[in-house]
Amino acid sequence: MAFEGLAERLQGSMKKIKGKGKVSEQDVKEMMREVRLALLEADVNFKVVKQFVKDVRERAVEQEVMESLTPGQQVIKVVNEELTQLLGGEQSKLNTAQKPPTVVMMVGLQGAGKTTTTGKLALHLRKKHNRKPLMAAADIYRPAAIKQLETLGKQLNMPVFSMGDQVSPVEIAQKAVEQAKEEHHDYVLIDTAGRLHVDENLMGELSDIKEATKPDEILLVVDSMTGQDAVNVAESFDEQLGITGVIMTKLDADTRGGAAISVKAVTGKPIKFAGMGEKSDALEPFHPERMASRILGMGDVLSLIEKAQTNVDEDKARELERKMRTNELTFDDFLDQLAQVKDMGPIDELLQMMPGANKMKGMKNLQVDDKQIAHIEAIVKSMTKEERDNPSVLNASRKRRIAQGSGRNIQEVNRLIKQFEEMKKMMKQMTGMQKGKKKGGFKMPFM
Ligand SMILES: Nc1nc2c(ncn2[C@@H]2O[C@H](COP(=O)(O)OP(=O)(O)OP(=O)(O)O)[C@@H](O)[C@H]2O)c(=O)[nH]1
Ligand SMILES: [Mg+2]
Repeated sequence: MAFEGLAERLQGSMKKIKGKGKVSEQDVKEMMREVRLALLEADVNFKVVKQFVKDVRERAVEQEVMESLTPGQQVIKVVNEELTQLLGGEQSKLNTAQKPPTVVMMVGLQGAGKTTTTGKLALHLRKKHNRKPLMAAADIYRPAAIKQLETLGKQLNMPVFSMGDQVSPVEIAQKAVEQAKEEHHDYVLIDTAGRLHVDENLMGELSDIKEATKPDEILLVVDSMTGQDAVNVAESFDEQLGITGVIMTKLDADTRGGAAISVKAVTGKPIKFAGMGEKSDALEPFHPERMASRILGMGDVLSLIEKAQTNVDEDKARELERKMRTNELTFDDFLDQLAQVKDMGPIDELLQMMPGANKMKGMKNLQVDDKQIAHIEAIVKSMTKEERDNPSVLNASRKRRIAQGSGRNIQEVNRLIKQFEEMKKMMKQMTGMQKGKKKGGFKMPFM
């Protein structure tokens, strides 16, 4: 998996500062020196590294950070936010034509993964978005290129438009769009030819196809294994043709990841998808924030949630977030969240992926196995509504009653209350930390 080395080094460089209750400018400087080296080693463009280090350093020594309750974590948070920005900030989705079909040109150097990715993207559009794509075989140069796409089409049961190799790619592309209109395909994905290097012929032909089909997307398919070269290629394609986005392929391989990190900063064009393997379903929409968090080892809560296929009720999540922020969390919410956790499967894994979970004092002791969840449930259910809404009324005699009612002992009741308070504090801090971020911040369907 790409980024492994980088992730390790970055996490190493942040380790010292992470738990510090007091952080000096010198601490930040030292950390950033290591971060800088880690990025350079991962083959990130040196100009990009320079700017990144400058941005982080400036923000990290701001008063707000240094004087916060958790300066170490705040510094890490700055790193995370800046890395997210570097990777593109918000997720960038595929453009769609106002009037279908949406025309997508797949371009790139030889062997970058254009044809494979054309198939993957078609499958993605059909499976995830219920679309009806048409793939067009416009590589007439490489022997068997057309056949390759046709075979892929058969495998995926996806229609392929081809006219053999005696017709110009421009005409093939044009006719493909016409046919798509007639047959009501909502996407046309044009698989174009690759060259060893960016050359005039290639660019001329691609420009002609662009002129003729007015694509809504020109996606540059980039092999992330080629490192800095990939960034140069992206720059020249963008200058000469104008691209709308990038698909990084082979991110499953052992690349250092520098290309993926630099490409948005250098070209200004977003990474829209990432190829994660040779199989047709190995294509993922690119999420800068998740990628940054993954690289920094901050947990990948969102991906995990998707993986667990839990349908988080948006309104409920928002309400929960508000309660966490304003410290109004009740034991009912707590139970609610426990129930969701139970649905999500392996709790250890979940905790591992949660930012800061291993640091939560209460959480460490909260060995959440199913039996314990049942105990917690019993305790909470023995509380009155008033007690659940407002735990501060829980005095000694109430606690005794709850212990009796739930068949647990008083220590357990006390421990749960303590953990709950601890968690509330922690949540308040975490949501506070997320402030200033777009999209209502923290959505953790969990405690
Ligand atoms: N591991 C891995 N391999 C990939 C990925 N994407 C493409 N490949 C492999 O890369 C090789 C080249 O892929 P193609 O799709 O034929 O590349 P192309 O850009 O169409 O190549 P030309 O048509 O010759 O220019 C194939 O062996 C693919 O299986 C990926 O995300 N991960
Ligand atoms: Mg090809």
